[in-house]
Amino acid sequence: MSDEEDDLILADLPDDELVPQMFDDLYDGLREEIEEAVNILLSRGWEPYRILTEALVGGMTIVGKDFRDGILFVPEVLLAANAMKGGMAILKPLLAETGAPRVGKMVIGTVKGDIHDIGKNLVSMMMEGAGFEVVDIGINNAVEKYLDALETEQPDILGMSALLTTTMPYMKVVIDTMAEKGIRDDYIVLVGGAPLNEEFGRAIGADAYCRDAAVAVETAKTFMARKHNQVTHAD
Ligand code: B1M
Repeated sequence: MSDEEDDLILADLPDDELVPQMFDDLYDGLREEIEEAVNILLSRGWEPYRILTEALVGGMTIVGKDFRDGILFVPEVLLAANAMKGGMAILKPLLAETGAPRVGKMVIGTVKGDIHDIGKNLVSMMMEGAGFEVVDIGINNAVEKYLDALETEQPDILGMSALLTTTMPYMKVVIDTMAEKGIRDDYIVLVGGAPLNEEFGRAIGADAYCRDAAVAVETAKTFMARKHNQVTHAD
């Protein structure tokens, strides 16, 4: 690291240099620096929502693209997401107070019989990074758990994860049960996990299979835009 970088004092940077510096710090997974920068922007009168969208989501978009393109790998993305979480933890209560617009809400969980959660956690963090509200119901979820969460949380999206060939068929159980209860079409259902593919996603009646966390974010955004268009046309 050069002396110049060693001596960098975030509080001395004007806004138009601090925000690009935050992009770099997010990319490098520097949680403390992100937390400090968020506090600096707040002290300069930035609205929490502006910090979220321009600085944090802006930075995570770059991380997401480089992850998609194979330039960054899982460990680096987890670090970036952790830095993002540090910033989000400061902003979250303030956002709740100021009623910031929400990109969308997702309930996500790993299916029954399956305890793998690293990929699911990464998806959750990247979705939060993109401005979604995420309710993570954890691992080993029976269909009742999913249905309870849908009823309580009223999300736009249901995300399911499975890493085992023996547990992935359970996703169909959940979707079929939703259909039986007449609520299947109330939600966008996205599925993911290493043993899945697009054909499987289609066969079980999901809206889309997401290869990785970056694809999950892009797919969720596309479906949310469609949903909003439908609502506008219906008005
Ligand atoms: Co397990 N395991 N494991 N394991 N494990 C696999 C999956 C396996 C492929 C390893 C192997 O044999 N080569 C194999 C499955 C074989 C198969 O089904 N055909 C396997 C096995 C067999 C098992 C056990 C049965 C082993 C045993 O006990 N005999 C056992 C099962 C336990 C259970 O679940 N009931 C088991 C246990 C474990 C550990 C506990 C040791 C640990 C899990 C720790 C944890 O998750 N907290 C573990 C791990 C780490 C793995 C491997 C090595 C890595 C998985 C991982 O985290 N990948 C895995 C081998 C592998 O996949 N290479 C393996 C990194 C992660 C970022 O990727 O999860 O694919 P991934 O998530 C991606 C995408 O798939 C996608 O986005 C993510 C981020 O880009 N995605 C979604 C995932 N979920 C999504 C949901 C979405 C959207 C996208 O919703 C919208």
